[in-house]
Amino acid sequence: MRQDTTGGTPLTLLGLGAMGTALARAWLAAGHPLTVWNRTAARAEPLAAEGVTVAATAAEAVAANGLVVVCLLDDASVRQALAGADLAGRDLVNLTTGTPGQARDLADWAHERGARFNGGGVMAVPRMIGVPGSGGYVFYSGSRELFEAHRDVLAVPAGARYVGTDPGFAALHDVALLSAMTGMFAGIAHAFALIRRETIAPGDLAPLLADWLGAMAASSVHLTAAQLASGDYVTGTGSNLAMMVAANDTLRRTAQEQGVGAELLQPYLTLMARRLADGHGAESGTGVVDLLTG
Ligand code: FVH
Repeated sequence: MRQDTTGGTPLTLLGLGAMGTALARAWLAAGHPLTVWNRTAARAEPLAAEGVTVAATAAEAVAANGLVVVCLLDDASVRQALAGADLAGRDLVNLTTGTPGQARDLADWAHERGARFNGGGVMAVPRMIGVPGSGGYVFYSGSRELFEAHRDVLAVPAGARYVGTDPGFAALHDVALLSAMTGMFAGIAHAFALIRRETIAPGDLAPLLADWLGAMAASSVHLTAAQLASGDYVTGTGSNLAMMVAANDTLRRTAQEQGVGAELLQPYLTLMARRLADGHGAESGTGVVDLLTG
């Protein structure tokens, strides 16, 4: 069905993968005239039937509107797609996952070509896009003027959170959250491996794990933040490092008894033991942050 897009702010979107297509549909549904480009043209056909304008090249799509959003696979694909485009006077918003350094380099490159720039970090999966209350949001950083000018349009697919003028900060926030999630996934995999050969159903462990991880995350992230801010890693500590390192031996031995590899746990246990050996037994685990940053 064709959407009525009279009166909305027009914009361009480069990239119609799973995320780009979800973004496109959210802007269309909100009444924004949309020009799109995708390397594989066939992917744009369903959207053309819904009312988007399909450009033949990325350069043509960029020329169509002042606001240009990019959501491609990676930094290299963004560079390739934008190589022949005239960015003068454009507001470029890159929602492609990348490193902070890549975002800063792209911002410099865009500024040299007369564009304002925002980097983005999408904290949502496609099914959360355009769904109010889904909890999905996007980090933005870079030109404050760009963000303020387009805040309402950017907030259509998911909540918009501006995290500073450094164009790399959106990526840094994104990757910080994804890295924490990755560590959590590692812990979940290890926990299920421990019970794998037993008569405990994974479905019985699942709610216990979910509740425990939620409770531990809620307390530990705030304690760690407060201790890093004060530089005092003892005040507020409930479970100290000396006790935790002693208990870590039980984690290692249980893995051994259950025939489970400890490779997901061991790097973190090693860092905790190093911090204890440095004489910090009364602290929480916050000192591991110092070990990582050197
Ligand atoms: N999908 C997700 O769950 C996550 C959620 C968090 C954010 N990510 C990031 O979003 C970027 C796009 O992800 P996606 O899900 O849309 O990815 P794909 O479905 O694989 O689509 C990739 C698009 O990129 C185009 N593309 C790839 N290489 C090139 C290139 N060299 N030149 C031009 N375009 C290129 C591809 O085009 P085509 O294969 O259809 O021709 C798609 O449009 C990504 O950074 C995620 O990390 C998504």
